[in-house]
Amino acid sequence: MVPEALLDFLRDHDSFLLIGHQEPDADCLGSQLALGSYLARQGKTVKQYNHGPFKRAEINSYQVGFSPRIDPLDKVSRPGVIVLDCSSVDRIGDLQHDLSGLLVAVIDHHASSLGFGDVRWIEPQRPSTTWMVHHLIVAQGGVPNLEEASWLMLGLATDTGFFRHVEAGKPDAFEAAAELAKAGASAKAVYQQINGGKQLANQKLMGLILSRTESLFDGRVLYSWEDQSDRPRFGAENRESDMIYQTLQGVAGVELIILLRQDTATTVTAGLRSRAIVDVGALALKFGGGGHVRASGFSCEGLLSDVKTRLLAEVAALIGPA
Ligand SMILES: [Mn+2]
Repeated sequence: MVPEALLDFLRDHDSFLLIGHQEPDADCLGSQLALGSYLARQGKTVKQYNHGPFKRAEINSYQVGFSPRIDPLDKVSRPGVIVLDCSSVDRIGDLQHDLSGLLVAVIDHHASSLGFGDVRWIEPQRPSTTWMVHHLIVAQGGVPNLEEASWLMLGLATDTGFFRHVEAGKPDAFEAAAELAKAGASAKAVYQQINGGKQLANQKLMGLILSRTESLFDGRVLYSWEDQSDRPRFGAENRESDMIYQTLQGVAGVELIILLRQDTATTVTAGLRSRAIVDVGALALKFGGGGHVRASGFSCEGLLSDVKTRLLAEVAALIGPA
């Protein structure tokens, strides 16, 4: 399953620059950290990069090990670049301007993956990029050590919503989890890492956003929003909306959840989740974003009110009028 070209790429380079997507999540960082650690154990030189910002409580402590830009000196040894968990090159932020003259390998599981880089391993049906990194380690005859197994479990648990999003006939997430548990990873510790350590200010803000929820299209769409002034008013520093999605996904009859956030005076970020019908990865692509069939997002120019109007027009075309 792992392309020969990728195994050759790993064999042919002595040093690697590992890059993940901006505003990283635990699947992105878990992939970077586990692959970096494994390659270092094989005698390779590894440097880690991420544009940031680091905005999630469960991964903020890792920021210290990542550089936001590639120093020209880091390119002298002609390292191989490995981009993880990114559906397009612009997902790595400013780092996309630092790659000239380097060979790039891409490992990704996004349905909307556009295909970039010189060597590609893209499997949209896989539960997480950490799943793929685990598979890559095993394909080379390796076994993750305790730390690597814990990072891989963290990414796998994050992207599957702790296995809540795993559909019938897909045992691969559980098979990987069993292997990682054998290697010493603790699902209990990973759950604490993901769900503990939150700021009360952030949870209160989530409560406000939840209370703003509008029911649209006969309850098939639930919409809420966050304004630029909300975060400073609560003193919230992190961006975590999983609690809102989880709560709204429990509402009877809901198909699509939309969260819009006015990030700056001129830009809006959207988070989209669907239950069974709407391909939100394709929907986000229309607004310059991307993601998965059931979970995606985008950032675009505009104000909340007009982005909402444009988005709901697309939604109406997908699921019919209210
Ligand atoms: Mn992922």
